[in-house]
Amino acid sequence: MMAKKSWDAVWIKATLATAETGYGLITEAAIAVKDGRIAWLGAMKDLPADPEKVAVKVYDVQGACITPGLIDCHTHVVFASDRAAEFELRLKGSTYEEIARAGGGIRSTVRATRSATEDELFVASRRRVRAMMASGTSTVEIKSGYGLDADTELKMLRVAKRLGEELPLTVRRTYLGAHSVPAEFQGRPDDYVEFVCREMIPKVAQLGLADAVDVFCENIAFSLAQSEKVFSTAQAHGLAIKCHAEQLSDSGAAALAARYEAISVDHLEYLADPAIKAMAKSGTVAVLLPGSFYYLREKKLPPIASLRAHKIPVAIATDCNPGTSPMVSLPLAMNMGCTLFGLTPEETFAGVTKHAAQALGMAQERGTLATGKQADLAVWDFKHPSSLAYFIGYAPLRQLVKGGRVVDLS
Ligand code: DI6
Ligand code: FE
Repeated sequence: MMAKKSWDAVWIKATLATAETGYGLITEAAIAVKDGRIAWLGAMKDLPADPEKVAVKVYDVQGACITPGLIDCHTHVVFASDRAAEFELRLKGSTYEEIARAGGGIRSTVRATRSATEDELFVASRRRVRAMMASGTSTVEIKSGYGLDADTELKMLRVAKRLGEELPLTVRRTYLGAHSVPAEFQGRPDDYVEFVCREMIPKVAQLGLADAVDVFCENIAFSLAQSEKVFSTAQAHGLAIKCHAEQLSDSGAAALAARYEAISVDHLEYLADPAIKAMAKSGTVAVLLPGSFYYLREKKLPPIASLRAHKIPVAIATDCNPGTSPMVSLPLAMNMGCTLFGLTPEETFAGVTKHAAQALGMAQERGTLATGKQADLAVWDFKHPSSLAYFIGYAPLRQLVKGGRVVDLS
């Protein structure tokens, strides 16, 4: 009688990019999964037996590269309508700030998102999330922040939750009430922050609808003092802290967030050295978002050399949002990270795997190929992981595996 097969599936003749250190390559390798987790990985010659004997399913990938499922650690993918008209205005000479001050920008998406039914919002967001998966994403962080009132913020977070329940996708949720001051609080930003802290954060925490809290700290959004209030409230409710910091100016947000032990600070074009030192101390991940830099045609580059010198883990994300980065593809974000910011393909690879997991507080569970971690894999039509950042707007994905199962991407 045949012995019981101990693995659900094994991928053989692969080039594994484990992302453990740099690419973390293992050539002529195999990786096996059992009950949704990685059960074994290593060189083919070290396989304990013939693959057919030990695994129910055997995939011969003929030298193809297998990476961890990609992790998009900063998105606003749940939103209604789009802002194509605003894109047109900007190309006729208006600036992002001007449009925002005139009631457009984030506020126009807020109006659309408030009007959408929960199902409409779900269907529109599902389309984009599926496109993300088709480019290799298997874990995504989703922020609220286009509702601002209680009902719509909770609606957004429920939609994000449902995306994770109905699709083979891991979703982390972040409450971004402090994204913009809504029209009903016009001229009363402190009252709005009071509402965020008194009513919303406790409610979101109590309902278990978010893992983290984020703030857009910027002269067109919330001040340092207002941001600090949100951070301390989030901390008191056991929620992780993230911050949109130093995107348009050096406001000191990153250093403040680091003092609150933020898991990540994001954007960072205007980040300065004292803040980088604070981040090194707090172990805060720097999340770079080249899509919005590109889309706003920014000039100021994030301080890559200093981030390297201080050994700050750098993650890369799409920032998928209707105003400044209507982009779904992480490989495209990697390409932009290389061409626009001067990161190496290897750095951007860490940025969508190991460091992205860290930016979500999920490094124990995912982000690298290692025994015991979630079996989230991407099998690619190339042999070396540097190809991931190489193509422009093309992700040669052969197979996405979520929790050990091949995802139907059709
Ligand atoms: N920074 C951004 O790039 C997005 N939000 C933020 O705080 C832009 C959001 C939008 O314009 O809709
Ligand atoms: Fe953002």
